Amino acid sequence: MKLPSAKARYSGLSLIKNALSYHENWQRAWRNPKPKTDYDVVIVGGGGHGLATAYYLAKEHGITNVAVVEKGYLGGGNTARNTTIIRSNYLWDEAAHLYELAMKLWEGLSQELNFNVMFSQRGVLNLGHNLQDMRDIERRVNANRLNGIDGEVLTPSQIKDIVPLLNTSPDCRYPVLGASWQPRGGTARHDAVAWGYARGADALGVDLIQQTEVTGIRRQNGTVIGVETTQGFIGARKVACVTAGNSGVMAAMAGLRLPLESRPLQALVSEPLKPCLDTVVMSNAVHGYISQSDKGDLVIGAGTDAYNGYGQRGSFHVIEHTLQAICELFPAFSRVRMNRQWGGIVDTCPDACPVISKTSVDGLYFNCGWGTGGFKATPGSGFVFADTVANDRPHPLAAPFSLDRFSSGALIDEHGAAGVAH
Ligand code: FAD
Ligand code: PYC
Repeated sequence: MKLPSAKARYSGLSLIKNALSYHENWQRAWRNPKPKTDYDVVIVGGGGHGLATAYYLAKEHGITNVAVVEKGYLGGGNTARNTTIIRSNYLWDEAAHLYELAMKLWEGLSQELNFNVMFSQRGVLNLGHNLQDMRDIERRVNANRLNGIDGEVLTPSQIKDIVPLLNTSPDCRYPVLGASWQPRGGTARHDAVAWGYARGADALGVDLIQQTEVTGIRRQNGTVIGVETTQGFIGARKVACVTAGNSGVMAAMAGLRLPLESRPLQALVSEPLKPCLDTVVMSNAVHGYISQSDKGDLVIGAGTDAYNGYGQRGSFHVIEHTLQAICELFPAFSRVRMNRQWGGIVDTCPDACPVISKTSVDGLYFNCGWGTGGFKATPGSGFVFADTVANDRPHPLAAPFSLDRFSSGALIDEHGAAGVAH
């Protein structure tokens, strides 16, 4: 195909031509290869984490004979369904170091991938509504600062300066007593993250295989030899599962049981509004969080449904409760109309921390259990998981998140720092 000259590409005329030709002459962002018979590594799951793993395997470790096998389309799982909040203000050192690695990678990601992931460091507020909330906030901010992570405890009047629309009246049902504030936190464009990593991995030789479901994990003498798929068997020396809410099902294919529960988590967006909220506001106590997308919609969510299941919808009373919370915090939004609602299936561990681990099957690895909060970890998760898979031993930052913590008892309880209740 002959590419148009740079001048023609950027002219208004080219825009009109592309619109009328339904973008037919656009270059593909990545190839659409048929699966080979064998790979060094097969990654199951083409979400942000799987694609980032593939990218770093190729870029950092020179392992390019890699396939990402995705049952739907790239980035169509929780990567597409999340509300894009990014922060690294976790309580315990192990989690704080992991999420802070991700934050540092976010800060250079558009340059690294030569693709604008629209990372916007607009700051994240976690509100406190009672004395215990404020004690937890102070403890967490102190712990963050000891780990070199930015954080401040703000008073209601400082919060009001940042978010003028927030109801900080002492007379409301859950008065705002203060907040933690992470200025380097913010949001990124979820699709762009998947597309950027996909494009980067493809350019380094990784095969991205879409519309292909993995239906089995073939083993011989306790060692992985490949995956059964809807396009037939694909051989692999190593298989890395990065399948979020479907990870329990994947593990069962290899005769393993993971300490995971899969539950619906919902979100919803409003009609677009003029810019009115330029930071992220979260409140665990009233069960609601909110930001405004660059398009203008209010992006809203809350906690998981209380039951396990695989229905990507969620129950009505949860969003009703969330919107009550949002109207309590932002009375000015009480007449805004909601446009769309959806759910994703999140995989939660008992300590609200992920699993990044080898397994008892040689050559089989799992990266899962990110629950309600894995989007923010995408670059860091891919980086340490690629290192773990490449070297067949945990990356030092991934070691505390190995499966053996569930037998040793070295759990890392991050329920308090999880953005939403689960
Ligand atoms: P996914 O993007 O789900 O990728 C897994 C992929 O595996 C999917 O594409 C799936 O199709 C594929 N797959 C599964 N089984 C198979 C199979 N058998 N064969 C082939 N492919 C398979 N996190 C934050 O940090 N901030 C937030 O604001 C935030 N908000 C959220 C809001 C909602 C409503 C939800 C649902 C989640 C939210 N999260 C948030 C969590 C975040 O979305 C996830 O932790 C993260 O996206 C997980 O990324 P992933 O790449 O592991 O999963
Ligand atoms: O982990 O920050 C988070 C989060 C926000 C919304 C959902 N998860």
